[in-house]
Amino acid sequence: MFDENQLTFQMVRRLDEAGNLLDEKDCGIADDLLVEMYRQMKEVRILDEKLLKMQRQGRIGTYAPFSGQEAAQIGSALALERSDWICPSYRDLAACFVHGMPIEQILHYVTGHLEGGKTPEDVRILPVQIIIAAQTLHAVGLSMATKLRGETDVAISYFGDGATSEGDFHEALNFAAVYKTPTIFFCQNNQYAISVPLKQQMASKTIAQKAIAYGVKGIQVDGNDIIAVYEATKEAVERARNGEGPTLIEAVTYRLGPHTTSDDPSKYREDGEREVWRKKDPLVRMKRFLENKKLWSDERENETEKAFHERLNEAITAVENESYPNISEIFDHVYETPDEQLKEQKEEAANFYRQKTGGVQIG
Ligand SMILES: Cc1ncc(C[n+]2csc(CCOP(=O)(O)OP(=O)(O)O)c2C)c(N)n1
Ligand SMILES: [Mg+2]
Repeated sequence: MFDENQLTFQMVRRLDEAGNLLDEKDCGIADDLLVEMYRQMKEVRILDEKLLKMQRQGRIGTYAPFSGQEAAQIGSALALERSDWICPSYRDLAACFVHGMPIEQILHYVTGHLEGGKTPEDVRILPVQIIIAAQTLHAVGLSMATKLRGETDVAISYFGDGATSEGDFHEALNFAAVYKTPTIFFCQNNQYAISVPLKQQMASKTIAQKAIAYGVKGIQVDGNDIIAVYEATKEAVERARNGEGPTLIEAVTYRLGPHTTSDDPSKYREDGEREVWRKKDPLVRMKRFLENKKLWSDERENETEKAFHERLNEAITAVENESYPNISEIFDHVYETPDEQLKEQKEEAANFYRQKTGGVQIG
């Protein structure tokens, strides 16, 4: 008989909110990597805050911030090899950055340049996916291909809690389970799909338990605890490489900012909710842990901030000095041979911009 109470997942945690190891044992991760984990989180937090400000200044397009989700993205991306594949959503630029996406490409992406979708040949990241959950299928396809070729590379798909209510997610999980593809389904449960809270979106107690129905391994991890995320993903990667099939990881986290810069979370979030999660900030926790181990200091923090600001500002200046993207690019890459409707749309857009810019033709 089915017993719902059996479906309880113990959330995997390693660090408490004060930055102490919960089981008091050494965490078994090299000091250099622990420092790297924090440094990367610090850098992407700076990147995220900068991009948010630039959007408010009208310098970039609509932006989906990831602050609060750094441990989930960095911890999991650091568990990969460079030869593994990432299939990201619009909110996963932190994971992409760690896996080798150049800052310039990120800036091109947010400023609407075509190059924003062109990852360097030696970096294994698919173009950012906006269609919710579609990238779960892409990851299964990629990993099925590596399996057929007898290679050991795995593919990880990043998606949100809302994506688990899409058909694509279920089809991908089922196919991956049946064919034992080396796929990692990495769900960042940030509690909301735009304005819809998790409880209104699904009746299951956890996202991790959905793995059971498909016959794959499921794990729920504290997504704000980078050590726990790293270990859980590392384990999933090893299983995938050893031919043991896919894993569904639910990283429980929180989006501290709005869904995108077009959203106002005060319309649907309870007062004080954000403050509760602020106390669980993944950066604060890891910083305390490193300070206790004498691996980090205010001086190192300042140096890291300064160096990254310089690197980022240099890249921003270079990209902002380039000419605007050409409006025709939107149409040029839809089909190899454009149909009549597309040609008409291109002409219409070009006319619109000609008028809007007082005769200066953009594209
Ligand atoms: C197939 C599809 N349906 C609807 C949308 C509109 N949409 C954009 S973001 C979003 C919410 C996704 O929530 P979640 O999966 O939790 O990811 P998060 O934005 O929280 O990272 C929706 C419904 C879309 N992009 N694609
Ligand atoms: Mg979400």
